Amino acid sequence: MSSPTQTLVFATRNPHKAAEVRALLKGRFHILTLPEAGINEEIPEPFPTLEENALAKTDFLFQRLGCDCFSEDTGLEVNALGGEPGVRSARYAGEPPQDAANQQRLLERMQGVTTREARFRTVFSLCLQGKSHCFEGICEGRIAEYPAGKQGFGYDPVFIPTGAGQTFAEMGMEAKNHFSHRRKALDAMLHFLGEGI
Ligand code: ITT
Repeated sequence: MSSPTQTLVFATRNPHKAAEVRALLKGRFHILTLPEAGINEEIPEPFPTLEENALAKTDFLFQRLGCDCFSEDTGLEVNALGGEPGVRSARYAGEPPQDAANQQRLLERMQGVTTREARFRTVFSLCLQGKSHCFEGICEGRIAEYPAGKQGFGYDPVFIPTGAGQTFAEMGMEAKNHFSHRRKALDAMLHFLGEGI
């Protein structure tokens, strides 16, 4: 069993991701985000798969800090768009990445499309003493007709998980964590660490 105070650096600058993960961990690990760990430069995510990008982030961080760490890369895969935006989700509407513009581009591409199945896919990379391990989490759902809800981030206002009657942005973090890709990948990582939730 890990000590409750074991520190893991989470290679993210996204405070929403960090809040979701911390809520699920309930204090069992001490999590530091990139800014909190003093890493100010952007870590490149140039690869065509979520797994390669997640691994690149933990490799970078281990080389810089030499500590145990994890990262994740997430994509929204829409069936009617052949799996787009997928690994390009953050920059779907171009640079700089903007949530509202990404949502708008997605809804424009989906105008008049009746087949709205989609999924969030997340790959976590956990780096322990320099050795990396990957874990995947998938949340099936569909793309809403219009944005709804103010909570969450990214594509949350336009994604309705299967089994819910509202978007991630309408339901709030606790309910999102019940359904989410991120929670499922984190469950797998914690199971590996012997910390099943
Ligand atoms: P880091 O790379 O710093 O972790 P990011 O926001 O850039 O943060 P990703 O590259 O993994 O994270 O995200 C790809 C896109 O998918 C980006 O537009 C996110 O806002 C969005 N996204 C990721 N997870 C999401 C979630 O749980 N709900 C809604 N959108 C999400």
